[in-house]
Order: sequence, then structure tokens, then C-alpha cells
Amino acid sequence: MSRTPQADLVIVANRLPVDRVRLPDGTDSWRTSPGGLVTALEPVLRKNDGAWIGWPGSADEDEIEPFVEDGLSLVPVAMSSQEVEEFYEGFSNGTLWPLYHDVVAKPEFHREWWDSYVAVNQRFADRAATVAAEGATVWVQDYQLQLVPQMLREQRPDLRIGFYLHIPFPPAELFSQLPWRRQILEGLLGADLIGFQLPGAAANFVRLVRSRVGHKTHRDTIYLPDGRPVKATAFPISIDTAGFEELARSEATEKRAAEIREALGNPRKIFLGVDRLDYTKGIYSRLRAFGELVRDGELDVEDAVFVQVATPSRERVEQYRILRDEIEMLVGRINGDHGRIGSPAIHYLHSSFPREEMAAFYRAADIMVVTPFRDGMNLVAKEYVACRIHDDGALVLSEFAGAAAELRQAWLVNPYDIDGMKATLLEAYAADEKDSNRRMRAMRRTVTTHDVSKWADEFLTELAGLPEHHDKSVRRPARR
Ligand code: ADQ
Repeated sequence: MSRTPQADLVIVANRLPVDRVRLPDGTDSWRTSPGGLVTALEPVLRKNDGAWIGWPGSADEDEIEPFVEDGLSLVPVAMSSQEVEEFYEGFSNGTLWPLYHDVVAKPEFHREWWDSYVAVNQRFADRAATVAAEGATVWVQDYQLQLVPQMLREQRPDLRIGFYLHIPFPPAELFSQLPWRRQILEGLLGADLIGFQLPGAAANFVRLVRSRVGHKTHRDTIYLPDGRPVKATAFPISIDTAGFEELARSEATEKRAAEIREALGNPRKIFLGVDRLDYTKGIYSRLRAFGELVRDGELDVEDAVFVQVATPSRERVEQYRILRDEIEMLVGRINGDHGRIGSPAIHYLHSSFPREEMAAFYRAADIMVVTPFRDGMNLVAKEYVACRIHDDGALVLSEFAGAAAELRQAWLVNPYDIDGMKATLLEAYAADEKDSNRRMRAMRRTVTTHDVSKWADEFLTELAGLPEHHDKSVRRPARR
């Protein structure tokens, strides 16, 4: 493959940072999808002659050659529709996702799903092996690709391999349900550095490696039998704080936020929820809590409205369809029981929005309600804080979101405790302005000093600084 780039920094992620779009004339083109990860990694990629390996998002396409889009070197990995079903919707989102989120839903274990997970991971690893230059750094992202580090090291022991897990890593008691637990642990141990959102997740991993694989460990380091150390430690992810702040400060956003408030009938306070429609996010419980406050007369629909943005997600997976129906039924019931003409209690939007519109929502909202049962980090909470340029507004945040470890000044809640949540929502609603400002200022300092580029820098600096390990027992295969 003559056009395959040779890169000194390779990002391997399930998805490419671009979407394929069909133009009116029938030809295809690419549009960058500006997620947080792309924003964080783009500057480093450009500086380091980097490449990004990932799935372009459509199944059963012929293998697409590597290409350059907006100066970024992109290397597509193809997937069949059966693999999308078994590797992506199946093992990644039907087995690992619920297992890693406290078994909030029941994980399914199917041997065909596992076989597909192995096959697709191998394809990503093979691709990375051909793209990485001699001695390059490869950074593998997230739970879909946990076998890639080991598969890659087997072919390319000259590489520096990092891995980052964006979701929680469960305690041993839950992880041990997985029939393929040992393979996953060994897959990850192919990396030199494994990053987690929180220290607790890193500790869960180290403990599991000690008990299930039997390697020696000391604090955050694991020693493999050949002497190679693997470091497992926390690097809490963040957002493009300056980018969000700038958006929030713009006149266009200010105007749009005022329009949103106006369209909602200029209520005294606006509550806002923004989540992928996922059963880990606690959307149902939070809406119930709000609905009960209205029912009990603690809140009046003329004074307080709830805007819930539910982003379409994993719509082909059965559990996600059921969840959508349940939430939409609840919204209908609450509005039917307690709404008035022109004043529904809950405004529900099942849609994606551009970043500008998100910033306007954040600016318009007085109380941001983020109540996941478990969440690796939760970027929405940080984005809200970044957009509160006047230090006002309140964040109600689940103690089970990774973000709660940093945003200590939020109104923290236990999302399983509906009465507790109701009490806290009322507190945030009635909060004294001075108290709100003090809390918001402190949280703004946190997201300003720790943004996503700092996160990427810290990970890559740590990875580059690890001592080199020369394993004489592994013979280097010929380069392909
Ligand atoms: P997610 O589960 O997707 O991420 P989150 O961290 O909140 O959750 O990120 C969602 C992102 O999507 C935010 O940047 C948000 O602005 C955006 N978004 C949400 N709804 C949107 C909409 N309707 N339109 C446009 N944009 C929308 C996973 C883990 C998290 C972890 C992140 C990053 O589950 O715990 O914080 O990865 O590591």
C-alpha cells in the first residue's frame, strides 16, 4: 500500500474524526466532526506528523485508502454490517458498556460477539502496525479497542504504546463476571501507560491484574515477567475551555440565549439536562424528581421549566429503544398532568445541535442538572461551567460522575435517592446569589486551569518520559 503514511504519532480510535456526507451531485465527501477528542489531539497530531486510524461510520464499504482531510492524515478501517452488530452494538455496547457502568443494565455475554471483538481489534492493530514509523508513539482510545495494545506490541515491540479508557473501570467484583476477563487485562497490558479518568479506576485495574493475572505490582506500576513495567494511572479528561468560553461570550450566543429564554416564556428559572439518551445518565429519575416537585406545588410551571436535550444514541440497540419510549412516556405524562396551555413543565428535544447552540443553551440555563448513575467523567458538566462567564448559575451533579471529583462546589446528589434529589433541586433553585457565585468561580478556576490540551499533554509527556525497556527475548519481525 504505497499511500500508507508513516507517522510518528498514531491515534487509534473506534471512529475517525470525520463523517462521510453525500453531496447533492451524488458524490461523497468528508466533514470533520468536531468532538472534544479531535480538538484536543489535533494540534499534537499536526505537530508530530500524526495519523488517525478509525472506522468511517458506514458498514460494508470497500476498504478506503488512507487520505488527508484538512491537513490530518486519516486511515480508515472497514467493518461489515455483521461486525457492526457483533463488535460494536454487541460486545462494545451490549457487554462492556453496561458491565463497566456498575451493571446499571444487565450485560449480555455471547461468544460470537467476543469472536468479532477479537477480529476487529486485530484489524485495528494490524493497521496501526503498518502506519506507525520506527519507534513511534501509538495512543489507543477506549473500551472498543482494549486488545489492540497487546496485538500491536506482538508485531511492533519498538513502539511506545499508550491506552486511555474514557469510561469507568469497574471493581473486581463486577469485572470478574466477564468470561474473557483475563484476555482483556492482558490486552491492556500491551501498553506502556494506561490512563483512566479517576485514581479509583486505575486502582481497580492494578488489583485485578495482581489477583487474576498474577503479576507483581507496586503502587501504580505492574511488572511483567519479562521485567517490562506498565503504569496505570489517572488522567481526568477535560474540555476545550477557552473555545467554549469564547463561544459563550460572543454576541450571537448572548442573543440566542435571550431568544431561548423568551421562547420558553421568560420563566424565573430554567433547569437544563443535556445527555446522550443512555440508561447510565439518570434522565428518567431526574425528570421524575422534577415532575414530583411540580405535582407537590413546590415549583410552578410559570416560574420553572425543565429543558431536556436527549441526543439520539445507539438507536439500533433494543435497550436504547425501550429507554427512549420510557422517557418520552414520562415526559408526556408529566406535561399532561401538570402543564398548562403554552406552559409545559418539560421541553423535550430529541436532537443533536451545533456547538454554538449548545453554548446558547448553557448560557440560558440557570440550573444544569447532571445526574448519571455512573459516568467516566461527564463533559457536559464542565462545558456548562465554562460557559458561565458571569459566574452565575448552579450545577447539580451526581456524585457518581467522574467530574464530581473535581467540581466539588457543585450541588452534589445521589441519583438513586429521588427525595434527596428533589431537596437538592429546590436548594439550587432557591440558592443565594453570593453562594452560587462563589461556587461557580471555584469551578471555573478548575476547568480553566485543567483543559483538554493539558490532559493530552500530560498523558503524552508521561508516556514519552517512561524508561525504555529493551526486551532481548522478543525478536523484531520484519517490517511490513
Ligand atoms: P459521553 O457518554 O458521550 O462520553 P459526555 O462526557 O457528557 O458523555 O460527552 C458528551 C458530549 O456530547 C459533550 O461534549 C456534549 O456537548 C455533546 N453533546 C451532548 N448532547 C449533544 C447534542 N444534543 N448536540 C450536540 N452535542 C451534544 C464518554 C464518557 C464520559 C466521558 C467522555 C469523554 O461516557 O464519561 O466524559 O466520554 O471521555
